[in-house]
Amino acid sequence: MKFPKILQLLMLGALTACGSSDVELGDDGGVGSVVDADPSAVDADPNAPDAMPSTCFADGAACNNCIDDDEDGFIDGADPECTGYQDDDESSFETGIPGDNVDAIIQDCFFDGNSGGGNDGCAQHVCCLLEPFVDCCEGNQTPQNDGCIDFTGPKYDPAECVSTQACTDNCAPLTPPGCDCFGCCTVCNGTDCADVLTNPAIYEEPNCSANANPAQGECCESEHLEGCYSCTKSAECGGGTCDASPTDCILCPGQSVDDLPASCNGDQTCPNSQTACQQTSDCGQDQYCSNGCCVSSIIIN
Ligand SMILES: [Ca+2]
Ligand SMILES: [Ca+2]
Ligand SMILES: [Ca+2]
Ligand SMILES: [Ca+2]
Repeated sequence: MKFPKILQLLMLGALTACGSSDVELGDDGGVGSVVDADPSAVDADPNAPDAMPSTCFADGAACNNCIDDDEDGFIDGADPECTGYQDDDESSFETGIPGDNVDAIIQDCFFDGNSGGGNDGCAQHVCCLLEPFVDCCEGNQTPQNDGCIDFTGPKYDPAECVSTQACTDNCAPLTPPGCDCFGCCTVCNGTDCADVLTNPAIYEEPNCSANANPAQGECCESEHLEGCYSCTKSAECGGGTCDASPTDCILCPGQSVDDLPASCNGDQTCPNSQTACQQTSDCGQDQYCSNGCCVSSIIIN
């Protein structure tokens, strides 16, 4: 339901006057502002737009605000640490979205803005993804906190390391080039590339801000790949391949067109018939420009 701006202001005044604190009139993008459809619903950011914006904007989340927040040379979706337009942390694989990617054991769709496989059909024990295999996957242990910790969750079973068609259907369209559905990505820092598991929940620290020389398992960022766990990408569910030493023109997270072979003439291409892009405004509705390719975007209200 749309209200004229003046009516919204009158309503806001009335709500304020009667002391309501749980109803928010989000300024949902300025022109055409709308009242939140369900004011009691969990809203990641009441001031954020309730539809996928067609371009970056100054008040957007860090991964959609048109600037290089962490000064690593990559802006928004071109930054390897940006997983979607509502990701509010350009400096790490955390998103700042409450409840997102908090499970260290069962890895679900890494790019859908929440944790748990109930709505995406994706569920892999973390040990299915680690390669080389981490010894502590045997028994009820899991790699976390710079070593093996005991846990009471499901035990690793190689027979269950199978991705489902539902996972592919739900998650592959959201997944950037170079990554599988579970956040195992070929991440590059210049010419240094590695297949690493990016989920911050499996690391001792969610970012490397306090650790300039991390050992494996301590923290994982594109600038500190040595701190990341190596992984093998799911063959069934992913956003398409990129090359660590490119022989094609597909960008891996952390690469720019300058890293591509001269034969690409400065133009990247995309897997899976995706549209190549420089920025989100080059993409269709509810799509986000990630690693130079338009991927589908989920909207968290
Ligand atoms: Ca950046
Ligand atoms: Ca940004
Ligand atoms: Ca970054
Ligand atoms: Ca991030």
